[in-house]
Amino acid sequence: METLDLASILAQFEIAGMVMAVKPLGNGLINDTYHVTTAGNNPDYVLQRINNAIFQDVDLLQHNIEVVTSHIRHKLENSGASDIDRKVLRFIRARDGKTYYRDHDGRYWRLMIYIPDSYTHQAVTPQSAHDAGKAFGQFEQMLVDVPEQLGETIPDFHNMELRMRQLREAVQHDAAGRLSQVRHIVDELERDAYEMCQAERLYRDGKLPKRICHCDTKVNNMLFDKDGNVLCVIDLDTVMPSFIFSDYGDFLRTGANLTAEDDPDASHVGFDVEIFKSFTMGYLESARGFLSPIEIEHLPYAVALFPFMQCTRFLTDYINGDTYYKTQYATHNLDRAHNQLALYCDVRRHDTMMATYIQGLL
Ligand code: GN1
Ligand code: MG
Repeated sequence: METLDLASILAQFEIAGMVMAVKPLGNGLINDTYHVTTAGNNPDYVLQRINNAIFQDVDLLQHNIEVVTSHIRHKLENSGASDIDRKVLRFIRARDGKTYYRDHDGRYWRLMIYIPDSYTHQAVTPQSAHDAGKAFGQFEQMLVDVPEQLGETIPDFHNMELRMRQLREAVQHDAAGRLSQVRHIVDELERDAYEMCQAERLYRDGKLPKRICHCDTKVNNMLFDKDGNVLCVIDLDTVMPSFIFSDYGDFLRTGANLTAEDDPDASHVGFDVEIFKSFTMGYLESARGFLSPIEIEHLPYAVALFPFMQCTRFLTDYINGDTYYKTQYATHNLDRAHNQLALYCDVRRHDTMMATYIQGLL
């Protein structure tokens, strides 16, 4: 975007200090994010364009985020925590009092304070995986008593039955003429689809609850300080009611993959057992108090579910002609799908180990 455009958008928010620079930030696949540098001792900011093609109900989305961040802030205050502004995001209201600004072209923007000396990582160590597990468990734990009903910002976001239906529709339409190339992947997914849809069946039978979850716990949605300590979770658009499998499984999908989710060489992909163990230990330390036996028993299923679901989603988008995820080259989504399938297969080789390890922690 033109700098001038961004400046006029920033002018809609109450900003302290003179804006010196606006530069793209991060590598999210959905929103556009900018780092806003200001002069002197004033805070820097993060400006984001909300992708309202994907998040169609921006009011609901921003309401969720507001409820969740203020609930967490209160909890931190009441517990006497220090450095609270580094542990939860703070949003700046637009001049009209709203938590976002809609510009003349119908684009939606929001602004938050940039947390100084914070870093995102694409990979974790056993220690930072442990701390991340604990942090996501705490995040869910703090939200068990959210005073308001939150909506689903993307309805049925992690519903595997829906993701299979979307794949089957894509296959039927074959909009980009790519199906013949990927038939074998579709067949592999179909083979395990029923098993991977068990969460929805448990939910319908009243055996599995939905709780407020983050729903996009990939490693790079977490901020660390310079020493590698977890500060807070970011990217809150998908905070919504879901199965806890979302947070537990999606972190391991990126954190315990030996390579990046879009590494085109699937032979680099592998399930990192050390990371699995340390993350699980941290997660259960903070989450076991509120998890039900059914939830705990299905944690190994969650580890398999997320690469399986992500493969389904990348493949669906590839077949549809890349309409959802940002891509850098023609087979980007296909490479991602291969990568996630390889991870899924490797995770399944560890089913028994995972169950035994979790049992041992209890
Ligand atoms: C998207 O916004 P970002 O890049 O953190 C996606 C996640 C996927 C992820 C795959 C709203 O997350 O569900 O797991 O890409 N978010 C949405 O990298 O679809
Ligand atoms: Mg992100």
